[in-house]
Amino acid sequence: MIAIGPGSPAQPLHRDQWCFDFFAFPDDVEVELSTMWALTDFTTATGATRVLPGSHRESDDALADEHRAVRAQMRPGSVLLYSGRTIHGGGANTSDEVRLGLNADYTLGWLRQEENQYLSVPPDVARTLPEPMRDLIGYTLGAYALGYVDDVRHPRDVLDGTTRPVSFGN
Ligand SMILES: O=C(O)CCC(=O)C(=O)O
Ligand SMILES: [Fe+2]
Repeated sequence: MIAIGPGSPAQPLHRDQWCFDFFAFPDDVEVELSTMWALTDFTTATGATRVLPGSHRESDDALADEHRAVRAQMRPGSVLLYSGRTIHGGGANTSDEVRLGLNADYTLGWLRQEENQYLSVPPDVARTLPEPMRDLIGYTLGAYALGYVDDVRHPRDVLDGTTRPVSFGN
């Protein structure tokens, strides 16, 4: 959840995939899809996300092109989709309302998650979630032998206390 309060300045323009700054992905490879769900009105005044269209195919020189930014103006319930390479940033809030957005980013299963879901959503909480949601937040295998627990147990079995045979490939 991202709350931009009245008077907050604009967030610097950036690419979300910069969180993986130890590795330069090939320019034509997308590893992340980001979503920003509006929970309140996203307007220029409240700080609607600024996006540089087409910047996923451009060099970092485009970071200087603030003038090209368009605003993701949205009513509550709308969603903005943008790739991890797309240059964007939260807007300044010049209104007297809080701008609230739900920001969920989806990455390839073999990348470490930006937010540590195993601490944010510990097993006792994860156990209460539907299986597709648990898988989505990382309580699954990211590849045939990536993310297992102790003696090659599947994370789902650890949560459920079951012992299904590990089927590699999920
Ligand atoms: O709040 C926003 O509009 C954008 C936030 C964002 O891009 C981020 O935190 O990575
Ligand atoms: Fe971002």
